[in-house]
Amino acid sequence: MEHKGLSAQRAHVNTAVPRIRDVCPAVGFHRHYPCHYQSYRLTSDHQSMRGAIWNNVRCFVQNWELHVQFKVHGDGKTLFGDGFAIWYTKDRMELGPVFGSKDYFSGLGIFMDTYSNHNGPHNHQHPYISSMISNGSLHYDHDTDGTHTQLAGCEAQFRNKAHDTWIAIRYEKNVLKVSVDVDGKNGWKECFTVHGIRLPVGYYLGVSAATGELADNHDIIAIKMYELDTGDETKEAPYTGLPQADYMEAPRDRVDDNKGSYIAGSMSGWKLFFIILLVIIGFAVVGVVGFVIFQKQQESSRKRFY
Ligand SMILES: [Ca+2]
Repeated sequence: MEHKGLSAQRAHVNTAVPRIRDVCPAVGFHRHYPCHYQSYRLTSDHQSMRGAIWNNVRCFVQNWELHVQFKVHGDGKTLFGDGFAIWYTKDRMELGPVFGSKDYFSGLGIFMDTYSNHNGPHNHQHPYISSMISNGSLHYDHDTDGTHTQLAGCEAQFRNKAHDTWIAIRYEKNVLKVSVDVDGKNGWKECFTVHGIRLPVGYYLGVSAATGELADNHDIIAIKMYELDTGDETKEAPYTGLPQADYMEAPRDRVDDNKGSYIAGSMSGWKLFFIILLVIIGFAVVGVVGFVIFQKQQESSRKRFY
């Protein structure tokens, strides 16, 4: 397969400065996939599967860009899931409930979520790409598709495409930028940029995926890691503290699952109160108008008799 990681169109939008350098051979991936390898199927299109690939060497690059070529596909036309995640985390190779990897992780997670668990109203469609920074204390909540703890996100129609699909994750000078190439145009489109991110050096890179009641093939075709040369004369000491994020999106209302009571489950108390009030006023208006018409009819029928 042609590798397009450094082509002019494929190179990141801001690649004039800084340069990007391929450090893939130094990073190494688990299962002896150093840089180019045969595509690896994290899950097949079957229920209740989990899979992951991880690099077996810690990453000490301060500013980096990761390109992941992937393919998510399956027979499901309307029902499929759950998606996959790209990780830069303290721990590796620990299977768990968050797209096949462990919850309460320390580091960065980028979630390629194909199934809308849809607890409460979403303001976005799926597939949805979201991001999360955790120091080990945050829980990824599938019921809200992670929106309670997300830094930012975007919709991206990356499933069942005939052309190649890519995601780029760039971490440079405390700025996290995620871009996608999923439209077959051989160019990046920004998904989101978040400032004020602190990620320590020495974490592992990995990709994991999971299926539940719904399924899909989650294939990783290629992973490329680039060190960014920021051109700084004065090199900052590498950050070794806990992962941090200065800004997070405000969480939307958490709605407790209340199956069987759609109205109560999807509306706040005040909304419900006003709707009931409006219905009562509506009935009252109809009643008054009806009474007036009835009176008029009575009058006109009385007139006819005289
Ligand atoms: Ca989901």
